[in-house]
Amino acid sequence: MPGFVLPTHRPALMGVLNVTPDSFSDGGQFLDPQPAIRHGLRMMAEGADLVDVGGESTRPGAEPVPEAVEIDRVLPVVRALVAQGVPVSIDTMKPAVAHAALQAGAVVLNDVTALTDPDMVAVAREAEVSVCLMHLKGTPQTMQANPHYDDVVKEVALFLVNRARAVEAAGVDPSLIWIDPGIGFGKTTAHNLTLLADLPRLVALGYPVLVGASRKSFLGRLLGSEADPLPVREREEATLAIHTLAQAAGTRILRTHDPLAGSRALRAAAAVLDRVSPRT
Ligand code: HH2
Repeated sequence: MPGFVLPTHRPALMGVLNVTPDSFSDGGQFLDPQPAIRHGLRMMAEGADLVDVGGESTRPGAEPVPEAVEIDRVLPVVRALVAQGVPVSIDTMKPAVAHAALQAGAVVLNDVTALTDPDMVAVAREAEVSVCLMHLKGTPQTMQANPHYDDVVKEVALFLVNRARAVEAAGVDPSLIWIDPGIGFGKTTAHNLTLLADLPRLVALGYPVLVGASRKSFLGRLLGSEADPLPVREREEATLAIHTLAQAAGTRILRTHDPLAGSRALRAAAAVLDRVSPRT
Protein backbone atom coordinates (compact mmCIF):
# COMPACT_ATOMS: atom_id res chain seq x y z
CA MET A 1 0.00 0.00 0.00
CA PRO A 2 1.54 3.32 -1.02
CA GLY A 3 1.79 6.31 1.29
CA PHE A 4 1.73 6.38 5.07
CA VAL A 5 -0.96 4.26 6.71
CA LEU A 6 -2.56 6.23 9.55
CA PRO A 7 -3.46 4.59 12.83
CA THR A 8 -7.23 4.39 13.32
CA HIS A 9 -7.56 4.57 17.12
CA ARG A 10 -5.37 7.62 17.77
CA PRO A 11 -3.66 10.39 15.81
CA ALA A 12 -0.26 9.78 14.24
CA LEU A 13 2.53 11.87 15.71
CA MET A 14 4.73 13.61 13.15
CA GLY A 15 8.11 14.67 14.58
CA VAL A 16 9.57 17.91 13.17
CA LEU A 17 13.15 17.79 11.89
CA ASN A 18 14.38 21.03 10.36
CA VAL A 19 17.73 20.75 8.62
CA THR A 20 17.99 24.55 8.47
CA PRO A 21 19.94 27.37 10.09
CA ASP A 22 16.86 29.53 10.71
CA SER A 23 13.74 27.54 11.69
CA PHE A 24 11.91 29.23 14.52
CA SER A 25 12.25 26.37 17.03
CA ASP A 26 15.09 24.03 16.09
CA GLY A 27 16.96 26.23 13.56
CA GLY A 28 20.73 25.61 13.50
CA GLN A 29 20.61 22.54 15.74
CA PHE A 30 20.41 19.94 12.98
CA LEU A 31 22.08 21.55 9.97
CA ASP A 32 24.71 18.80 9.84
CA PRO A 33 23.39 15.39 8.74
CA GLN A 34 24.68 13.37 11.71
CA PRO A 35 22.94 15.34 14.50
CA ALA A 36 19.85 15.52 12.28
CA ILE A 37 19.76 11.75 11.74
CA ARG A 38 20.32 11.13 15.46
CA HIS A 39 17.49 13.49 16.33
CA GLY A 40 15.15 11.79 13.84
CA LEU A 41 15.91 8.38 15.36
CA ARG A 42 15.53 9.80 18.88
CA MET A 43 12.10 11.22 18.01
CA MET A 44 11.03 7.79 16.72
CA ALA A 45 12.26 6.15 19.92
CA GLU A 46 10.33 8.75 21.90
CA GLY A 47 7.01 8.02 20.22
CA ALA A 48 6.89 9.69 16.80
CA ASP A 49 5.18 7.67 14.06
CA LEU A 50 6.93 9.51 11.23
CA VAL A 51 9.51 12.27 10.81
CA ASP A 52 8.90 15.42 8.75
CA VAL A 53 12.21 16.55 7.23
CA GLY A 54 12.47 20.15 6.01
CA GLY A 55 15.37 22.04 4.46
CA GLU A 56 13.79 25.50 4.19
CA SER A 57 12.17 27.48 6.98
CA THR A 58 8.65 28.73 6.33
CA ARG A 59 8.57 31.10 9.30
CA PRO A 60 7.30 34.59 8.48
CA GLY A 61 9.92 36.48 6.48
CA ALA A 62 12.29 33.49 6.08
CA GLU A 63 14.77 33.73 3.19
CA PRO A 64 14.02 31.35 0.30
CA VAL A 65 16.66 28.64 -0.17
CA PRO A 66 18.05 27.60 -3.60
CA GLU A 67 16.88 24.19 -4.77
CA ALA A 68 20.35 22.60 -4.79
CA VAL A 69 21.07 23.78 -1.24
CA GLU A 70 17.76 22.39 0.00
CA ILE A 71 18.43 19.03 -1.67
CA ASP A 72 21.93 18.91 -0.15
CA ARG A 73 20.47 19.55 3.28
CA VAL A 74 17.65 17.03 3.27
CA LEU A 75 18.75 14.15 1.06
CA PRO A 76 21.44 12.57 3.29
CA VAL A 77 19.03 12.76 6.22
CA VAL A 78 16.09 11.28 4.30
CA ARG A 79 18.30 8.47 2.94
CA ALA A 80 19.69 7.57 6.36
CA LEU A 81 16.32 7.62 8.12
CA VAL A 82 14.67 5.55 5.37
CA ALA A 83 17.55 3.05 5.62
CA GLN A 84 16.75 2.69 9.34
CA GLY A 85 13.08 1.98 8.57
CA VAL A 86 11.76 5.42 9.57
CA PRO A 87 8.65 6.62 7.70
CA VAL A 88 9.76 9.99 6.33
CA SER A 89 7.70 12.97 5.24
CA ILE A 90 9.38 15.62 3.09
CA ASP A 91 8.39 19.20 3.93
CA THR A 92 9.08 21.24 0.80
CA MET A 93 7.54 23.66 -1.67
CA LYS A 94 9.89 22.62 -4.50
CA PRO A 95 9.11 19.79 -6.95
CA ALA A 96 12.79 18.90 -7.44
CA VAL A 97 13.34 18.53 -3.70
CA ALA A 98 10.16 16.49 -3.35
CA HIS A 99 11.16 14.27 -6.27
CA ALA A 100 14.63 13.59 -4.81
CA ALA A 101 13.26 12.79 -1.34
CA LEU A 102 10.46 10.55 -2.64
CA GLN A 103 12.92 8.70 -4.87
CA ALA A 104 14.98 8.15 -1.72
CA GLY A 105 11.99 6.51 -0.03
CA ALA A 106 9.98 9.27 1.70
CA VAL A 107 6.31 8.26 1.96
CA VAL A 108 4.63 11.63 2.56
CA LEU A 109 4.83 14.86 0.57
CA ASN A 110 4.10 17.79 2.88
CA ASP A 111 3.75 20.95 0.80
CA VAL A 112 2.69 24.13 2.60
CA THR A 113 1.57 25.51 -0.78
CA ALA A 114 -0.90 22.62 -1.26
CA LEU A 115 0.56 21.39 -4.56
CA THR A 116 -0.39 24.60 -6.38
CA ASP A 117 2.68 24.15 -8.59
CA PRO A 118 1.53 21.75 -11.38
CA ASP A 119 4.99 20.14 -11.35
CA MET A 120 4.41 19.22 -7.71
CA VAL A 121 1.15 17.43 -8.58
CA ALA A 122 3.00 15.46 -11.22
CA VAL A 123 5.65 14.45 -8.67
CA ALA A 124 2.96 13.33 -6.19
CA ARG A 125 0.99 11.40 -8.80
CA GLU A 126 4.06 9.56 -10.02
CA ALA A 127 5.31 8.67 -6.53
CA GLU A 128 1.90 7.54 -5.19
CA VAL A 129 2.63 8.84 -1.70
CA SER A 130 0.44 10.53 0.90
CA VAL A 131 0.16 14.27 0.28
CA CYS A 132 -0.58 16.96 2.82
CA LEU A 133 -2.40 19.99 1.41
CA MET A 134 -1.98 23.00 3.69
CA HIS A 135 -3.75 26.35 3.62
CA LEU A 136 -1.42 29.34 3.41
CA LYS A 137 -2.54 32.90 2.68
CA GLY A 138 0.08 34.66 0.54
CA THR A 139 3.68 33.47 0.77
CA PRO A 140 5.92 32.90 3.81
CA GLN A 141 7.46 36.32 3.03
CA THR A 142 4.15 38.20 3.08
CA MET A 143 1.68 36.03 4.96
CA GLN A 144 1.66 37.84 8.32
CA ALA A 145 1.16 41.30 6.79
CA ASN A 146 -2.35 42.01 8.06
CA PRO A 147 -4.16 38.81 7.03
CA HIS A 148 -7.90 39.29 6.55
CA TYR A 149 -10.79 36.85 6.13
CA ASP A 150 -14.57 37.43 6.15
CA ASP A 151 -15.08 33.90 7.50
CA VAL A 152 -11.77 32.16 8.14
CA VAL A 153 -13.15 28.63 8.59
CA LYS A 154 -15.33 28.81 5.50
CA GLU A 155 -12.51 30.23 3.37
CA VAL A 156 -9.93 27.72 4.58
CA ALA A 157 -12.36 24.79 4.14
CA LEU A 158 -13.30 25.94 0.63
CA PHE A 159 -9.64 26.32 -0.34
CA LEU A 160 -8.78 22.85 0.96
CA VAL A 161 -11.73 21.16 -0.75
CA ASN A 162 -10.91 22.89 -4.02
CA ARG A 163 -7.26 21.90 -3.80
CA ALA A 164 -8.17 18.31 -2.91
CA ARG A 165 -10.55 18.11 -5.90
CA ALA A 166 -7.95 19.61 -8.23
CA VAL A 167 -5.29 17.18 -7.04
CA GLU A 168 -7.71 14.25 -7.41
CA ALA A 169 -8.67 15.43 -10.92
CA ALA A 170 -4.96 15.46 -11.76
CA GLY A 171 -4.76 11.77 -10.88
CA VAL A 172 -3.79 11.55 -7.20
CA ASP A 173 -5.69 8.81 -5.34
CA PRO A 174 -8.19 10.51 -2.94
CA SER A 175 -7.26 8.05 -0.17
CA LEU A 176 -3.76 9.57 -0.13
CA ILE A 177 -4.87 13.16 0.54
CA TRP A 178 -4.54 14.89 3.95
CA ILE A 179 -5.63 18.46 4.67
CA ASP A 180 -4.25 21.04 7.10
CA PRO A 181 -5.62 24.48 8.12
CA GLY A 182 -2.07 25.88 8.27
CA ILE A 183 -1.98 27.25 11.81
CA GLY A 184 0.14 30.42 11.80
CA PHE A 185 0.34 30.69 8.01
CA GLY A 186 -1.28 34.03 7.15
CA LYS A 187 -3.42 34.07 10.29
CA THR A 188 -3.78 36.26 13.35
CA THR A 189 -4.06 34.75 16.83
CA ALA A 190 -7.86 35.08 16.54
CA HIS A 191 -7.89 33.29 13.16
CA ASN A 192 -5.82 30.42 14.59
CA LEU A 193 -8.10 30.08 17.60
CA THR A 194 -11.26 30.12 15.47
CA LEU A 195 -9.84 27.43 13.17
CA LEU A 196 -8.88 25.27 16.14
CA ALA A 197 -12.31 25.74 17.72
CA ASP A 198 -14.03 24.76 14.48
CA LEU A 199 -11.83 21.78 13.56
CA PRO A 200 -14.87 19.44 13.37
CA ARG A 201 -15.94 21.38 10.26
CA LEU A 202 -12.65 20.50 8.59
CA VAL A 203 -12.77 16.91 9.85
CA ALA A 204 -16.27 16.64 8.31
CA LEU A 205 -14.77 17.27 4.87
CA GLY A 206 -13.72 13.61 4.97
CA TYR A 207 -9.95 13.85 4.51
CA PRO A 208 -7.54 13.11 7.38
CA VAL A 209 -6.76 16.46 9.07
CA LEU A 210 -3.25 17.41 10.19
CA VAL A 211 -2.71 20.10 12.81
CA GLY A 212 0.63 21.81 13.38
CA ALA A 213 0.47 24.18 16.34
CA SER A 214 3.71 23.11 17.99
CA ARG A 215 5.42 26.06 19.75
CA LYS A 216 3.95 28.54 17.26
CA SER A 217 4.01 32.26 17.89
CA PHE A 218 0.29 32.63 18.61
CA LEU A 219 0.92 30.49 21.73
CA GLY A 220 3.70 32.85 22.75
CA ARG A 221 1.39 35.84 22.29
CA LEU A 222 -1.48 34.13 24.14
CA LEU A 223 0.63 33.27 27.18
CA GLY A 224 2.74 36.43 27.14
CA SER A 225 1.87 39.53 25.21
CA GLU A 226 2.26 40.91 21.70
CA ALA A 227 5.33 42.85 22.80
CA ASP A 228 6.73 40.14 25.09
CA PRO A 229 5.70 36.67 23.88
CA LEU A 230 6.48 33.57 25.91
CA PRO A 231 9.78 32.17 24.51
CA VAL A 232 9.63 29.29 22.02
CA ARG A 233 11.16 26.79 24.46
CA GLU A 234 8.42 27.49 27.02
CA ARG A 235 5.46 26.70 24.78
CA GLU A 236 5.29 22.91 25.22
CA GLU A 237 2.41 22.82 27.73
CA ALA A 238 0.32 25.08 25.51
CA THR A 239 1.18 22.91 22.50
CA LEU A 240 -0.02 19.81 24.33
CA ALA A 241 -3.28 21.49 25.35
CA ILE A 242 -4.02 22.57 21.78
CA HIS A 243 -3.03 19.21 20.30
CA THR A 244 -5.19 17.33 22.80
CA LEU A 245 -8.20 19.46 21.86
CA ALA A 246 -7.40 18.83 18.20
CA GLN A 247 -7.21 15.09 18.92
CA ALA A 248 -10.64 15.17 20.59
CA ALA A 249 -12.00 16.98 17.53
CA GLY A 250 -10.91 14.12 15.25
CA THR A 251 -7.51 15.28 13.99
CA ARG A 252 -5.57 12.35 12.49
CA ILE A 253 -2.01 13.74 12.46
CA LEU A 254 -0.30 16.03 15.01
CA ARG A 255 2.97 17.72 14.03
CA THR A 256 5.23 18.19 17.03
CA HIS A 257 8.74 19.22 18.07
CA ASP A 258 8.59 17.04 21.21
CA PRO A 259 7.33 13.52 20.51
CA LEU A 260 8.11 12.31 24.04
CA ALA A 261 5.70 14.76 25.67
CA GLY A 262 3.38 14.60 22.66
CA SER A 263 3.04 10.82 22.66
CA ARG A 264 2.40 10.70 26.41
CA ALA A 265 -0.37 13.28 26.12
CA LEU A 266 -1.77 11.62 23.02
CA ARG A 267 -1.87 8.12 24.54
CA ALA A 268 -3.51 9.35 27.74
CA ALA A 269 -6.13 11.30 25.80
CA ALA A 270 -6.73 8.33 23.47
CA ALA A 271 -7.44 6.09 26.47
CA VAL A 272 -10.25 8.41 27.53
CA LEU A 273 -11.55 9.12 24.04
CA ASP A 274 -11.79 5.36 23.38
CA ARG A 275 -14.39 5.20 26.15
CA VAL A 276 -16.52 8.13 25.04
CA SER A 277 -19.92 6.76 24.08
CA PRO A 278 -21.10 7.70 20.64
CA ARG A 279 -23.51 10.63 20.88
CA THR A 280 -27.08 9.88 19.82
N1 HH2 B 1 4.30 24.25 10.12
C1 HH2 B 1 5.61 24.53 9.84
C2 HH2 B 1 6.25 23.88 8.77
N2 HH2 B 1 5.61 22.96 8.03
N3 HH2 B 1 3.64 21.74 7.53
C3 HH2 B 1 2.34 21.47 7.78
N4 HH2 B 1 1.69 20.56 7.04
N5 HH2 B 1 1.66 22.08 8.80
C4 HH2 B 1 2.25 23.01 9.60
O1 HH2 B 1 1.57 23.57 10.49
C5 HH2 B 1 3.63 23.33 9.36
C6 HH2 B 1 4.31 22.67 8.29
C7 HH2 B 1 6.35 25.53 10.65
O2 HH2 B 1 6.99 24.95 11.74
P1 HH2 B 1 8.55 24.54 11.76
O3 HH2 B 1 8.84 23.53 10.72
O4 HH2 B 1 8.91 24.15 13.14
O5 HH2 B 1 9.31 25.90 11.48
P2 HH2 B 1 10.03 26.51 10.23
O6 HH2 B 1 9.02 26.71 9.16
O7 HH2 B 1 10.59 27.82 10.75
O8 HH2 B 1 11.11 25.58 9.77
